This record gives sequence, structure tokens and C-alpha cells, in this order.
Amino acid sequence: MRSFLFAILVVPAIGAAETRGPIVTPATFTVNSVADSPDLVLDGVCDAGATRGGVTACTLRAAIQEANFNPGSDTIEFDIPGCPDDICVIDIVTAGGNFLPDIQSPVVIDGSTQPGNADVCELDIPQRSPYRVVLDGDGQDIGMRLEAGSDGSVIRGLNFRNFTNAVQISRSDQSRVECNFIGTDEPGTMAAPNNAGNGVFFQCEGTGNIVGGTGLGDGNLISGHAVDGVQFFGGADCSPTAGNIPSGNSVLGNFIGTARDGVTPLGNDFAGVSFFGAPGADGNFVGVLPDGATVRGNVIGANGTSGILIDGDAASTEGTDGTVVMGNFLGTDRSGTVDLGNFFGGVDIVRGDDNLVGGGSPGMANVIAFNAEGVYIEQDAGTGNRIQQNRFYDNIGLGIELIDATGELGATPNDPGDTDTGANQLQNWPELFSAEEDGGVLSIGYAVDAATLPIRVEFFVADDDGTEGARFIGAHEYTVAGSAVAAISADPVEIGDRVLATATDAEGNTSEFSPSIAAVFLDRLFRDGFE
Ligand SMILES: [Ca+2]
Ligand SMILES: [Ca+2]
Ligand SMILES: [Ca+2]
Ligand SMILES: [Ca+2]
Repeated sequence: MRSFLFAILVVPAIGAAETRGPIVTPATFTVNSVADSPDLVLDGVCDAGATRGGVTACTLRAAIQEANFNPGSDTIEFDIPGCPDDICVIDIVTAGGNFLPDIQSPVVIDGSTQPGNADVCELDIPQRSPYRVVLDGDGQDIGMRLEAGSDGSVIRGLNFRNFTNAVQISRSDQSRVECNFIGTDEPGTMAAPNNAGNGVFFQCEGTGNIVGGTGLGDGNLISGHAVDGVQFFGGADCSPTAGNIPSGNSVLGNFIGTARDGVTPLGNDFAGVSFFGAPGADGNFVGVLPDGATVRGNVIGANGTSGILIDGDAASTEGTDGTVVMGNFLGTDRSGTVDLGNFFGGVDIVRGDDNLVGGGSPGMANVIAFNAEGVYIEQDAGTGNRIQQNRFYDNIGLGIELIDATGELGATPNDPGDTDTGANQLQNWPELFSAEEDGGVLSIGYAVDAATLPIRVEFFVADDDGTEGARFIGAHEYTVAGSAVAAISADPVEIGDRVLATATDAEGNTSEFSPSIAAVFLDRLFRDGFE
């Protein structure tokens, strides 16, 4: 039925073609100058005035002006001769004035077309050579801004530095920001000065935009900013256009808070990725596409506050809901061994409901290590924040911290009948009685003192100090009050392992981790007999 309706709608559109305007010819404008002067006259030719060797200068500013002027999608490439050490620095404060023109027509701006620099959009971040096209803002506000009319644009292969907000996505859909170094020098080793705001800043409406991507060469380096690496602001007054919430966008495959190597700290001063504002930048994705299944995690480490901050607006108490966080390395590198702890939590939920950290398959797990806490949920932050199948270890405080009425950090005790309310309804954790391994099957005796059933119980092997779930080993549906036994097969534990668990109710309220207990091997004597 749905496709039938669609066909009906398409027919008049085809008929309307008789009255459409001139055929749009996509243009390619090739930037050949590091100058910042404007286009002389909007005429389909990128000509910023000066000539050199008989060639008319085409500046980036002029190319954007012409691309905006020419209806339809255009391409801006780079072929700038004679740059010192092959690094072409376009200084965006000269004759053209302050900002580059807002992007108001679909355009692909591809810095990797500068001769010799294709690798920056082909290789993984650590393998890239220094960026040869640099946009330097000398501390002014915005580097590039995707505005109404720019749907489907691509900003790629560029080094942005010295901007308050290097890239802003305001009213664009289905656009991409990929394979850029944002906030660093051209080799991606040091922070640039004057990065006074965010690397990538979303506000107003926009959906389907991607920062990074799933391909090896798609990830951005977003580091060294005075505020956040990527900020979603869901509270801007973007009138007269209705709907001012960035939603359905994704951030994946990036390094946020490290140098190019992915292991040297180069943190943003506040969060790696943040969500603010009322009514809230709901329904965005970190580490996964909006399909909720195509995962390519970010490395988000060494940031000055949170790895990921999910907040809203203090005055209205509106929060950010429905964020999906999957497959990321929060506080560590891709190997999971290097300490890149964020100063606060790997994920801090200050205001928000129904956010998801992790997921139902192993590839959706986040690795959350070396942070102050793994996932921290503020007192009365919200409910339904599901934390599923992640790998937690070596966080300084709790792996999962629900702040209770005491307002203090630390394990929150279970209450009889679990009638208390607060962060994730202060969901009671499972009490583990026994964990007995026999013939490759681990039988865990437990109970949950729960307000409602069913409860999903997830079991983990604990980290070294026995306090966090480092490795998910299985889940059990708890449907009847009283003692239960979960049988987990496929050699889930080793001698010396400790086991712990979380409880999640049907509304998605996940508990703190339970205390851990040692796995007992019933056939230990038998095994020892063969040693
Ligand atoms: Ca022109
Ligand atoms: Ca155009
Ligand atoms: Ca607590
Ligand atoms: Ca409770």
C-alpha cells in the first residue's frame, strides 16, 4: 500500500517537468590560490581577479560563491601550485572578510584532490600523510557552515584549525564531513591555537548527516578544542524554519581527543561528544549509522570532562533522549590497552531518557575503560537508559554509577521491593549466590528483588579488581520472583575468574553492577589430576 501511494505521488511530478527551468549543469571549480578574495562576478566561472601566468585565480571563497550560484550539485577541487613544503594554507581573514560563505547548494569540497594528497581520504587516520590544504581561521568563528539548500554536501580532505567552530551543520540533511583533521596541525600531532569552540557543531534541524563514516579513509581527527569535539545543540532558536532539532545524525569512525596515532592524548577541553539544549538533540548515533546496526566506533579519549555527555537544559529540565552509543572506545585506544581515560565518565547522562549504550550483539559493545566512571547517570537524570553487553574495566570509580538520593558516588544498595525512584529508577542489581562451572557450563544461582518482571540479567566476567563487567558471557530472562539459575555454556570462565551481573527492566532501566563472586570449578580436582 505504501509503494502504491508513492507511485501516485510521483506521476504529477514527472508531468511538472515540462515547466521546469533550464537544465542544471554540474560544475567543477578548481581552487588554484591560497588567497581569500571573493569572486568578481557570479557568472559560472570561478574568477577572483588576479592572474598568474595567464591563469585566473580561483579562491576557495570564490569557488563556494559560484557553487552556491550554480543550481544543483557542484564539486570544488584543489590544484594549488607552489605551496611551501607542499602545505597550502588558506588564511580566512584577508580580503574576503570573516566567514566563508555559508554553503547553500549541494557541493563536494574535496581537499584530497590537491596533488599528492589523495591518501588522506583513502588511508586509516594513523597512516595519512600531512594534509596539504589547510583552512586557518585565526580565531574567528566558523570555518564552514552547511545551511539550508546544502543537502547532500560533502566536506572532506581538509585541515581546519584556529576556528571557534570549525564545521557547523545547521540546516542540512544527508551531508557528510569525512576524512578531515579538525583542530590540529597538518600532520595531526599537535593542537592548533585558537580552537575556542567545537570541532563540529550541530544546531537547528538536520538529519542523516554523517561525521566520519564506515570506510577506512572516512574518519576525522577531531581534537584540541576548547569546548567539545562534536557538539549537538537541540535548543537553538532556528525560526522561521520549523523544527530545530538535529536528529538522526551519526558520528562514527573518528578519533576524538587523540593525536593522529590514536594513542597520544590530544583532548578537547570539555567532552568528546556532547548533547545539549531543550527540547533536546534527540535520536542521534555515536559509533553506528542510524540503521542501529552498521557499527564503526569512534576512539573518544583524553577529553577534559566526559567522553560522551548526554545533557539537556537545566532550566526546563528537558534532556536528550534516544541517543544510541555503540562500538566505541571510550577512554582507551582501539587495542583497549592504552589509558586514554576521559576526566569524567566514559558516558555521563545528566539529563535524558531511553538512551542506549551498547546493544544486543557483540559488535555493538563499547569498550569503556580508564575513565572516572564507566557510565555515570546523575541523580534524577532520567529513566530507561539501557546499558548492554559493554566491556568495562579499569575505570577509577564504578563501571555503572547511578547517583542516588545521597548525591554521593559509590555503590547504591538494593532496597526491598525496589520501590525507590531516581536515576534509572535505581534499579536493583541481581544478587548472585553461586557460580559453578561443570563440564563447560556455568550455572549461576541468583535472584533479583525487583519491582516489575521480567528482568533481563546480563552476566559478565569481572575485571581485575572484581568490580566491573569486562566480558559479557550471557544473559538470562528473569520472569518469576525468587531464586533462579542461569546456565551459560561454551566455556564461559577460567579458573580464578569472578562473575557479576546487571539487571535491566522492561523499560530499559539498567542497574549498577552487582558485587562479584568467584567462579567455582566443580571438576577442578579432576582437571588437576591431569596436570
Ligand atoms: Ca565568477
Ligand atoms: Ca550549486
Ligand atoms: Ca551509586
Ligand atoms: Ca533500588
